[in-house]
Amino acid sequence: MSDSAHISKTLSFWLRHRPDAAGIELDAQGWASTDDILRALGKDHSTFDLDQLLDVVEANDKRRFELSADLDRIRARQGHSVEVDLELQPSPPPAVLYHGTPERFVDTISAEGLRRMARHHVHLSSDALTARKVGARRGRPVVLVIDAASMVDAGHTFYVTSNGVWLTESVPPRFLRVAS
Ligand code: HQG
Repeated sequence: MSDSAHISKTLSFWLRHRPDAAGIELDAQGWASTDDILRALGKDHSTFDLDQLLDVVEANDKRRFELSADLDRIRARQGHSVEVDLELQPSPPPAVLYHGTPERFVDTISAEGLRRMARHHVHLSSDALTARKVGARRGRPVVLVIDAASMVDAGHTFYVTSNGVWLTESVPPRFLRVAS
């Protein structure tokens, strides 16, 4: 793994799940002080400065992190397990969304629907290829097709993050099917 990818993983871990592991605090909206992050990264990467951090944020394939305009603060755009309020606004989703999962979860998901598990929301993609890659992280991927239009009609709320991930509380089984 490249240095940048390694640092991204560390940042994800701290900013989404375990700020205490870096000795930092997140505010209610999930922001950490950039200085605190640089100090924490400096422990393993003896000199780590703001330019290097900007490179890591820019290089991140899924634009997982965002910096405040004054660069004083940094946060993960989504994927938290710690309680944060990302101030997401409800948004009308495309008619169809996709979710990728390993084959071994499909029977349970077909029976009980998609649950958010350890995260705040179920994560959905607007394209099947992205969903396939998400599912492939853990095994042979299966893509589920989500009838988002019918979910909206039934009163479900959707949010979209600034890097294009669609979020919702849960997907009951009647709104999903395995892609053919
Ligand atoms: C599955 C990564 C059994 C679900 C990715 C998934 C994504 C169920 C796993 C983002 C279930 C949870 C999110 C049920 C859901 N029974 N299994 N009822 N309901 N599942 O990691 O969607 O790299 O929390 O299918 O690329 O895999 O972190 O969610 O397999 O965008 O930026 O339970 O995380 O992005 O796993 O991934 P996760 P996910 P980052």
